[in-house]
Amino acid sequence: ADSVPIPEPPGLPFLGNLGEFSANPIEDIVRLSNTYGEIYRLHMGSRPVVFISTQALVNEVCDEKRFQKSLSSVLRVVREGVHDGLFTAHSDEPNWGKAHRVLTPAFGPLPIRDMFDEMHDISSQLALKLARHGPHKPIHVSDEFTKLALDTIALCSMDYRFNSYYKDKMHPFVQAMGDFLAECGRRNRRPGFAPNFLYRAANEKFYNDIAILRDTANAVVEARRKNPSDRKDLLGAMLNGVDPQTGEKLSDANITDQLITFLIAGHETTSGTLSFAFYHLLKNPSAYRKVQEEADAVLGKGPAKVEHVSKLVYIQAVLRETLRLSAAIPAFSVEALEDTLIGGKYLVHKGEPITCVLAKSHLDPVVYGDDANDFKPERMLDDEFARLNREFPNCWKPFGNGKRGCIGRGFAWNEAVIAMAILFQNFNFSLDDPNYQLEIASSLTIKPKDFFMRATLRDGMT
Ligand code: MI9
Repeated sequence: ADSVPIPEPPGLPFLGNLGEFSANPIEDIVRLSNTYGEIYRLHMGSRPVVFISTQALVNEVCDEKRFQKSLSSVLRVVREGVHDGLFTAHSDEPNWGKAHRVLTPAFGPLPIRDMFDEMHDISSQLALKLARHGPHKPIHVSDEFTKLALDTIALCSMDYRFNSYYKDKMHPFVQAMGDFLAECGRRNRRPGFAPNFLYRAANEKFYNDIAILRDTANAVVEARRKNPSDRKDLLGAMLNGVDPQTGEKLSDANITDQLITFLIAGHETTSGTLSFAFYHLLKNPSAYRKVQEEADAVLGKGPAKVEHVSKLVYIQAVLRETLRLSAAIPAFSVEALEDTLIGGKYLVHKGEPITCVLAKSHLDPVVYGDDANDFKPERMLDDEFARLNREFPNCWKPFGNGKRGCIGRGFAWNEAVIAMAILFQNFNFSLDDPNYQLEIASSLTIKPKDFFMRATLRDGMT
């Protein structure tokens, strides 16, 4: 078949299209999609990257027989900190398969059910803090959900308490991680020929931050080794699990990489998702009312219980719709195993990264219609959601693809549903600034920037 050239925005020698990028790359990528259409190619310095932004093209590259996960963009830089941890490993590296087999069972449906009390514990700490603050204090939404998510992943999967709600300052891990990821982004946009000495201070801080991440992870391991327990959690699987295929255990160095990976992946994403959910609900009063009515109908005035989670169907639709419009990881990348045509006409080369722009493909009007840009949880209720996925496979990909998809999906889902139910059961929320206009803060993940709300107790805490 004949191929059609992939549009390429004009670039500069050496820099290529690096000049297109601001501190907010996802907005730049979306802007270029609006200009160049369903597919275009940029040159990041000397490295080409193809960007695709329709359900049809994303669906095609989700075929794992023809395409595999690519680490060529920012993940290539993140690898300097966490090596072949699950998120940043190449699929054919031995440690990926090994860790995938050893760690996946720790996040199955039964272990997640058993985490309910601990998830409830941390959500209640947040509720208590909001109650203490009273109705007049502006709440920095993503900071509070970052504490929730960090404490929850650490307690449930490592039996380790960061106690973020009992401290004025965030744990040093949070600062180091945020700075590390931000620097990964900058390094990714830095031209390859730029001399290193220009970046001496940034480089020093980069390696310092990595050291803080590793020290935190090692402290978690030490705490368990000092107080051995037979908890069947993620950390237990890491320390004691034996890979059925090779008969091997994870090495100490790999355990450190995995712990940092889980702490990072397990809290940036979930906190961004919860923050956007509150943003969308506070901007959409009718959806807000339905959430509160559902929390009241299902939980009543009593404590949240594990059986409630599956009954909170509207809240789940809200989370799906939030992840459609504001996917916390707004893009993921794959590469072709051989030179191939996509969309029947665009030639992509073996190994060339292809970035699926979820921030665009999730708005595809072919799938979601003329109101694709609106927040409408109703389209994400179970039956409708199933129909969409049947008619338009891979139209909703906030958890990535196939065997490299998110290992923490069920975990994050339960955590977010429980937190929302408990918060709406106990509080009325309002925007701190009724005219707040959404701005995006981006690192590896995205969050609403400078977003504040207020929380008023409804009638005594449950
Ligand atoms: O084997 C592997 O490659 C799994 C790596 C992984 C992921 N999560 C992957 C992942 C991806 C795919 C990225 C890609 O480059 O293709 C996406 C889009 N996640 C998301 C979105 C690991 C180890 C994890 C871990 C993890 C945990 C910890 C248990 C939680 C909690 N993830 C989450 C939550 C979460 N992920 C994504 C959320 C929040 C709702 C979103 C969105 Mo996930 O980082």
